[in-house]
Amino acid sequence: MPAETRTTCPYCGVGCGVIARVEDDGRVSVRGDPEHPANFGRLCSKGSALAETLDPAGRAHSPMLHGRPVSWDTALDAVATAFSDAIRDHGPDSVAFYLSGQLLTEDYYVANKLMKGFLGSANIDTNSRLCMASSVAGHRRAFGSDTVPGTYEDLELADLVVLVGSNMAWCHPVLYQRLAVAKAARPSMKVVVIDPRRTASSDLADLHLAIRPDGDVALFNGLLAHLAETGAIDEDFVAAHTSGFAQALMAAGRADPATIAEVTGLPAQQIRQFLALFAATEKVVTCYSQGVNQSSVGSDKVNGLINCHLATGRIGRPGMGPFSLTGQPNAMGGREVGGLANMLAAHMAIENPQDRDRVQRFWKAPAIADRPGLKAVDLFEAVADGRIKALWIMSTNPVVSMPDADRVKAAIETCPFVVVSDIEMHTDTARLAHVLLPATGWGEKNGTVTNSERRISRQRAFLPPPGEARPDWWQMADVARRMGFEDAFAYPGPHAIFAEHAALSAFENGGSRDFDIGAHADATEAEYAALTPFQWPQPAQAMPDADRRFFGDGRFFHPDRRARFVAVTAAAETRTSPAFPFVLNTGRVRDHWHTMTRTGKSARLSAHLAEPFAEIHPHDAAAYGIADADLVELESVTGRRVVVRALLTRRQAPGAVFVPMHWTDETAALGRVDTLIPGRRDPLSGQPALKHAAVSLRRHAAAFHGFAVASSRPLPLPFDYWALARCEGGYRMELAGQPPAEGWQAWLQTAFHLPPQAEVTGYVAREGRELRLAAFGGDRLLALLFVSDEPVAVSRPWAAGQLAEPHPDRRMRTRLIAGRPPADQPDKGAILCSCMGIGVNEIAAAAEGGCSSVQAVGAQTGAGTNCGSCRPEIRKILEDLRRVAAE
Ligand SMILES: Nc1nc2c(c(=O)[nH]1)N[C@H]1C(S)=C(S)[C@@H](COP(=O)(O)OP(=O)(O)OC[C@H]3O[C@@H](n4cnc5c(=O)[nH]c(N)nc54)[C@H](O)[C@@H]3O)O[C@H]1N2
Ligand SMILES: Nc1nc2c(c(=O)[nH]1)N[C@H]1C(S)=C(S)[C@@H](COP(=O)(O)OP(=O)(O)OC[C@H]3O[C@@H](n4cnc5c(=O)[nH]c(N)nc54)[C@H](O)[C@@H]3O)O[C@H]1N2
Ligand code: SF4
Ligand SMILES: [Mo]
Repeated sequence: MPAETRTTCPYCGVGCGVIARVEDDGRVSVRGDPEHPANFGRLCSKGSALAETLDPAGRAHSPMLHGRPVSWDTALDAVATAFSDAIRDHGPDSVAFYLSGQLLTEDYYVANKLMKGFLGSANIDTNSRLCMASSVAGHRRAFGSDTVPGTYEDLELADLVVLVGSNMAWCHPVLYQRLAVAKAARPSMKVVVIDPRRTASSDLADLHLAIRPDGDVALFNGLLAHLAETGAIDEDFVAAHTSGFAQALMAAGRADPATIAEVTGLPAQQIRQFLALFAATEKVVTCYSQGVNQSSVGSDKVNGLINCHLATGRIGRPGMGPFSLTGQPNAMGGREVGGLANMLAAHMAIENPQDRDRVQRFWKAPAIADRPGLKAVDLFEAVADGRIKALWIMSTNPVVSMPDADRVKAAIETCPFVVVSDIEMHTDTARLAHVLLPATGWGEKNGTVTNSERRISRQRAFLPPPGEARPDWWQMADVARRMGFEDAFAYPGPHAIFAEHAALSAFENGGSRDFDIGAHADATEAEYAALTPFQWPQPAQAMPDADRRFFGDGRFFHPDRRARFVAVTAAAETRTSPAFPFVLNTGRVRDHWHTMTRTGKSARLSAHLAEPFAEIHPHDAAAYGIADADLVELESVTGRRVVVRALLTRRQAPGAVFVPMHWTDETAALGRVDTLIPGRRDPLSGQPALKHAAVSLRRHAAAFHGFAVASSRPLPLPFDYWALARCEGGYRMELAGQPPAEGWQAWLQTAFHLPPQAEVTGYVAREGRELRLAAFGGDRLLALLFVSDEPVAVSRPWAAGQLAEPHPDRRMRTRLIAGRPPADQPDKGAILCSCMGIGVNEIAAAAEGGCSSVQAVGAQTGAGTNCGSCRPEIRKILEDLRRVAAE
């Protein structure tokens, strides 16, 4: 009998419900859970491809000590001893944990309890520092607590949705789809996108404000002043429930569009339009994400926009409020357990002695950290200068994702003792571990996560763990017991941890703290197994259908129960210089997740964008002699460089380039963009400015360019540039640099482990400047290589599809090395719809053949008819064609 399990998607903070089905033969498929209130059955491209990422290749199966497999007993003893010794010899602050918003709440709870209550340090920080710290700081300043007031439904109820520094179409796709459906049903609803780039999210926008990097504070200050000047302030709300309005307004200055235009780089006319629209619309939701948080003025950006909602009293009521979109699946859960260096637990404050005393009593802990620990950037600084003697990294890949990533790498390399818990063996960070602990991953582990609208859902196991992999909470609890804390960490399973966490949230609370899920304090194993998604707060005495928005009653969590306006003045700072004249902006692509350890396993997800790139405005490219598809080199003050493909586009503002964060040393030669970003950060939140560094740009000359597909993973590639991605039946790769000394045929043979009897067919063109080789074993293609002195013009999707095809007819094999699909199989172009495998050329052909809407293209080609994540891009193609036709 096939078995079905209700669980939650492990990617973004939308937190979609998923039904996983395991067939009798072990095959897994997933579909959206129609009953889950986050997605009502929808999934995006990443969620739909989850089953393809369960590939066991590369998984960590057994604990490793100095690169050799050992028993759990040996590995955990080594960890417990190293941490105990460091604390004995150098004190509690000589050890640190660096965790992740992708851990489950139960994992996080145990780690935080161990560090803050039992080891007595607060040196526990997480990748949420790179992600949500400015939102946390902004919330706490404004509300007295880290509270997201609204619900997803508010986006559908609003008359104006403002997206600030959020590419929701790609990063929170299901929520974006909900917004798109609501707008289609009620076209009077307006959407404004504030982002220096014209992204896929701007396709829905009535107004796109291509703001200058970090111009946001000036814009929202201008808005606050405009609200005051036009009588849009809710005087009663401000008087009854807030303080600090006059100071904030004073700091905001005047609502003069010309002045705002100077700082933000926006046309005055667009500024007027935005100010008027916001002032005139009662139901406004302002969604924001990393274009706000990842900034040296991130906290001020957050408070700048919250100020405007407080001033108008537009908060906590249906269809209104500021809305921080959390990135990771459990960014919120991590905050609830207090898993950041400057927090305690259950939304209590580390700087508050009563809170510390309360948590210590509840935990019956021997110690309690009494001051904030080191935040991520400082934490790795402390690793670098030898203050940290033992470090445990869990569920994150800082060698790729931290700013100044090569410094972080060097720091980890010098640390006397490094533990890495990961599901994968070969990540840029796992490679540096003294002890590598294999963790159970999505589908194998049990626990809870909290999404952006404070909804707690279960993740449930439906597969056995691979090899000896064990859950993260189990690893932490076992080490705690080995360090002498038997009683406090004797958890029989995650249900017991969840119940304890719920009990702590309710402990001596009485409405004084926002986070209260006391209704679950006595949850049994069976109740936990059956737990359905619920939104907090859910105190023991709660009504089940209570309105769970916060602040509609004007009661905040500062001691006087008033919200605070925060006076913000930060102006956009210029970082470029003659040596580094371009602003480097970074972020995400639609089908990949962070450092690609999971999405990189899916051929489908790898087809959309298969190599690292820099988006460059055509004028800048022309000025620097860069053509589309050239390679470019970016360098920064860190002295590091990356080499990526140039992608010329007018969606990018002149003077800035955008490079995605996803490529690693596993997937590209020089693609780790974080090596370029200095550790500059927001002074309050400690969140690094990952969206704004200065770089130089130049064309990267290469003696050859190549493209290859192969059925096996190649040996380390010896070229200046390479980028490796999965495709059906093997790998595809882009290559460039100096040709191998041994010649291409010999290289092909060794690089792809070809058997001696492999049959190789070759073809030389353009007087030797172009070479094509194909190797076969029986009727299977083993490797196909195209090399040229210029970027090779071969149809990638077609070539990548050939590994999975049989090639019995020898005469037809010459077609392969022609590098073009035969006439009866037109070139699809780059794959846009990853679910249905539909390429750009097919969509353009449908449009040129008369399909004038996304629906019509879908009806003809199938594109966009499954998860819908590519619909914004299809719309873009239609618009571009229309624009060309009109010009
Ligand atoms: N496909 C995909 N989805 C994801 C993830 C993923 O890896 N892949 N990761 C998840 C995680 S952890 C996170 S945190 C979220 C992030 O979700 P988002 O924040 O939506 O994504 P980003 O691409 O990081 O950045 C958003 C936008 O900020 C803009 N920006 C840069 N500087 C500024 C500025 O000064 N002002 C303004 N207003 N905008 C600016 C950028 O141009 C970019 O388009 O995505 C989540 N969802
Ligand atoms: N330049 C630039 N840098 C950025 C950003 C940006 O926008 N620009 N964004 C930042 C943000 S918002 C974020 S959230 C970070 C994300 O950056 P990271 O957290 O470093 O990226 P991930 O690839 O998600 O890393 C998760 C790791 O955990 C492993 N893993 C998966 N599941 C499990 C599990 O169940 N247990 C364990 N133990 N391991 C598991 C994965 O294999 C992977 O190695 O990057 C930050 N860095
Ligand atoms: S929007 Fe996509 S990535 Fe995010 S939770 Fe839903 S299915 Fe997963
Ligand atoms: Mo994030």
